[in-house]
Amino acid sequence: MRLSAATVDRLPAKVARPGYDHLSQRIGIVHLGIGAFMRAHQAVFTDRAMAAGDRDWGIVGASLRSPAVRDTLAPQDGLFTVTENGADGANMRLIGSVRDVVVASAPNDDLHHALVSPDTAIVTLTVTEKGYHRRADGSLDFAAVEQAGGTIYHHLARAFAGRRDAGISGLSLVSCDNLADNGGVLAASLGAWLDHVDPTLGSWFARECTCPSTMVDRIVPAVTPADIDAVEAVLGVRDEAAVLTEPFAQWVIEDDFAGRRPRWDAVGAQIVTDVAPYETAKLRMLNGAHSALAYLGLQAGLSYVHEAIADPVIGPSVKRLMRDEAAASLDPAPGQDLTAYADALLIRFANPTLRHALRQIASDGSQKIPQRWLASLEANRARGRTCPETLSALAAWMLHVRGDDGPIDDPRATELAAAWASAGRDGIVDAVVGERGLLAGIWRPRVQDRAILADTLTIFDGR
Ligand code: CS2
Repeated sequence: MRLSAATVDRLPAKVARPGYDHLSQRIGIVHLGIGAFMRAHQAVFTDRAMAAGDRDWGIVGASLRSPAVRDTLAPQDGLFTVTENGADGANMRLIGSVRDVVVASAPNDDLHHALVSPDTAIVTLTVTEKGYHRRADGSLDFAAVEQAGGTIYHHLARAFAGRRDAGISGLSLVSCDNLADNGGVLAASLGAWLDHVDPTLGSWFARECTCPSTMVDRIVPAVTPADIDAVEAVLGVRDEAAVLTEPFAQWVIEDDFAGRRPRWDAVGAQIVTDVAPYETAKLRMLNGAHSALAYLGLQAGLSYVHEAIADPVIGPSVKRLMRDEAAASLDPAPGQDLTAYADALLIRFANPTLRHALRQIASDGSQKIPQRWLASLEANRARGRTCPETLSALAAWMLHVRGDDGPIDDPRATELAAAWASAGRDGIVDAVVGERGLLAGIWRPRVQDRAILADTLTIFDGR
């Protein structure tokens, strides 16, 4: 039997319920990119805000391409459970904030109708780094957007025209992706696209909409069929959209909304004037360490984050990357304690119940590395410091994209393979981080940085 509004009463009492009538909530938010991360993070904050009394913030979740999430959530009336796996056991909660799921590429106009509805005040996004279609230097790759079709830019441009023509007010567009200055990136990229397709729409967007920056944090491992079976054993009904995560969740949001917003701050989100110190620390320390664990761990034949951090060689190396290189590259805000932050991250990484796959983190490295490692390398270079641990992780990534750990999952896989084919091991450093390299634009490596990279490649390759 499937989880749905009709079977909710069968759930065991220990599963926390929404505490509001989920089916009667009006829509206030459209989310682009409804995946496991959104279900374990933004959907939970909104659910809690509604449970605390701030009603009518129902979410329409959109998948940009695949109907898979719609097909699992539609028969469940949008309901799903979140299991928080902590050191002292698991907590389960039923989430009621998702009212409807649509597929953006479907011929019906469901997404468009949701985006132009006067009730919709907010669009949140988790489309991953590659969903922004930026070049390595951060600028919008117009050709890639055109070639992909059906991108966030296409959907939002059409929705803006609809709202403008009907005299409906603008939206707050809240990027929840792991990009430095994600709000600024969205504003600049969307602005550039709108000016390209219709400059009058660009000025409507600039006047009517805002793009607050955010820092989102919660570790959400990909769900396995065994997880779904285990959740069913507890629930007594089958939840095909279940997500499993850690107890920790953080959301820091820039106070820059075009209109109304849920009282997320009443349920743990931080609304601040400047997100940058939190976002940069999270990207370079948490995500930077994650990527290092992924490539060094896979190279050593490991599978999960908790295994890699416990490894006697990789663990200390990643701790130095986090403390001596990433943290050292930052200018903390008053009261921001980076030492305590690093300690807390290491405890989260060690959580053995999460089973967070290194392979999941290793995907899309070309999109992640610029803000996780290269920004930190550049800040340290400017301060005259060398970063042996970050360089060693970068060398491991170069071998990863050669295919050393198996097939790679990266939007630039073809270009990376071509770079290896033409440059070989002697030329790959230049082909990737040289002046005209694939990842040029953020970091200007010194001669000694290139030498360390080349040496580390040789050592790793000889193992
Ligand atoms: C991870 C992130 O897959 C990855 O690249 O580093 O998804 C990470 O788990 C989250 O950002 C944690 O908030």
